[in-house]
Amino acid sequence: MFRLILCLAALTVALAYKNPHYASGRTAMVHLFEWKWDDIAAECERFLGPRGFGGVQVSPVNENLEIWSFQRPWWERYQPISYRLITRSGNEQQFASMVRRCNNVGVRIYVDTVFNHMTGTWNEHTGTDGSTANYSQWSYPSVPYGRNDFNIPQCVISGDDYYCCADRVRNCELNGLKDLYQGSEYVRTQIVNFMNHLISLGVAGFRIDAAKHMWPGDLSVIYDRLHNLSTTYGFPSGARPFIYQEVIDFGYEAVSRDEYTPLAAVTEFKFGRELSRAFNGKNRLRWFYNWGTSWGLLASSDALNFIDNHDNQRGSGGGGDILTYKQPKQYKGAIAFMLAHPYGWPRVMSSYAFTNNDAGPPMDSSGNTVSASINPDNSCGNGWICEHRWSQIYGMVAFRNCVGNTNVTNWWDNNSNQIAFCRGNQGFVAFNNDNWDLNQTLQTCLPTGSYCDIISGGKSGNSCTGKRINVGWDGRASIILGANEYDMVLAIHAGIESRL
Ligand code: LAG
Ligand code: CA
Repeated sequence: MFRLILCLAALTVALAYKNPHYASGRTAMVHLFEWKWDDIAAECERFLGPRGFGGVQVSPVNENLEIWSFQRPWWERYQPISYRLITRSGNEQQFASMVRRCNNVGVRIYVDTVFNHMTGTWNEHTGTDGSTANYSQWSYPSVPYGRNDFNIPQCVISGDDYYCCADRVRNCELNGLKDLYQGSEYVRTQIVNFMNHLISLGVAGFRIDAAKHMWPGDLSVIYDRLHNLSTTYGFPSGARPFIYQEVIDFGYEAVSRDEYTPLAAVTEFKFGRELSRAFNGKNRLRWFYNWGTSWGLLASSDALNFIDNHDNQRGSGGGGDILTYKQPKQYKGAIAFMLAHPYGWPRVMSSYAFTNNDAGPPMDSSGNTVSASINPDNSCGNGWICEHRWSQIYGMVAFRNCVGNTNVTNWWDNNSNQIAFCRGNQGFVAFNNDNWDLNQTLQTCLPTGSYCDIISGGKSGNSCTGKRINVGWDGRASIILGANEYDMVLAIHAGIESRL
C-alpha cells in the first residue's frame, strides 16, 4: 500500500508539468519565432486572443552574444551571456507588459529556455545588454559564472557519441558551446532564479532547449524548485509550469525520450517527420487511421507536437523532408491534419522568409528587428510569413477548439490518399492528396443543416465565401475536393465560424 501511494505521488508530480494551463476552450500554441515583445502583445490583442489561440512560444528572453560576423544570425539567441532580460526582442519592462497583455486576452506565454550552455568561442565578446565574456577563463561576469560552473574536462560531442555515450552527450559541448554543470548547487540556483523571475512576471511555462544534453536527475531538481504559476495572472492556485523538453529521439540513440517523460512533456519529432513524408506523397494518408502510439509516438498527453520548428525547417535538428511554408499546399494539409486530430499539444510554427539558413529576422542596418506589417487581407509583410495568419491554419485552430476532446470516429478512406473523419458530432474533415478528385457522399456526424467549409472560404453573414456543405437528416453530405484545387482539405464544424 505504501509503495502504491509513492507511485501515485510520483505520477501526480510528472502530470503537474504536462498541463499548459490554457484559458478555457483553447487548445493550440504558436511559435512567434524572433518576434519582438511589443509586437507579440499587439498580436495577442488584435489576433491571437480573438482567434482562439491558447499560447505563444517566444524566442529566448535573456541576454545573448551579438554575432556580427554572421550578420546577427537567429542562432545567436542560443548563446546566452547573462540572465538579464534584454534581447533584440525587447527589454524586461516590454517583456513583462507583453505577458500581462497576452494573459489579459487569454493567451499564455511559454519561454524558450537555454541553460545547457552559454556561448561558443568567438571574436565577438559583447551581449545584447553590453555584458562581456572571457572565453579562455569561462568567465561570464554578469551572472557570474566561472570555470568551476562548467563541465570538466572539456570535450566536444561527436556524431558517434549520440549512439554510444549518453555521458558524453550530456557532459561534453554541443557545437562547442560552453557546457554548464547543472550538478552544481550554485548553477542550479542561477537557473532556478532566472525561471522563477519569469514565473513572477506571469509566464505559463518553458521549452527546455537541449534537454537531451542534460541529466534528467538535475532537471528534476530544477523543475521542483520552480514556483507555482502566478495567481495574479489568473492561474489557478497550485498550478505548476508547463514544461516541454526538447529531446530529438527517432529511436536507437543512447539518450531516449523515455528518460524525460517521467519528468514533464517532451517534443515529439516523429510526429512532423511522418506527416511531412505522407503529405509529400511518400506514404499514404490511409495508414493514418491509427495515428498515435501505434506509430511509436509518445503518449498523447506527454507530447508537444508540431510539423516544423525553427531548426528542422532549416534542415537541422532532425530536419530533412520536413514540410514548411515553402510547400504551402502540402504544408497546410499537414497542419490541418495535426489540428483536426486529437493527438498531443500542438504547436504551429510562424516564420520569416529565408533562403540562407543563418539569416536572422528582417532587420535594419543596425541589426534591429523590423516588425511584421499587417496587410489589409490579414497577411504579414516586411519579410514575415505569419503562417498563423493563414486562414486555413487559424480556421483549423478554431476547429480544434470547437471539437474539444471528442474522439476520431467514422474514419473513411479510398485505400489511398483520400481520407475523412469526424470528431464526435462537432466536426468533420476531409483530405485529398491523390491526383484525382474526391467526390463522395460521406457521413459527417454533424447535425442536419448547412455549413461553410472553413478552408476554401468561410462564413459571411448568411452565406459562404467558399464551399457550402448541406448535411442531410442522416448526417451525410456530398463532399467534393478536386485534385487541382488550391487546398487539399475541407473542414466544417458546429462552431459559429462554420455553421450557418
Ligand atoms: C537547440 N536545441 O537543442 C536549438 O533548438 C538549436 O537551434 C541550437 O542550435 C542548439 N540547440 C543550441 O542551443 C543553434 C544553431 C547552431 C548554432 C547554435 C548556437 O542551429 O548552428 O551554433 O544555435 O548559436 C553556432 C554555429 C556553430 C558553432 C556554435 C558555437 O553554427 O558552427 O560551433 O555556434 O559557437
Ligand atoms: Ca550538457
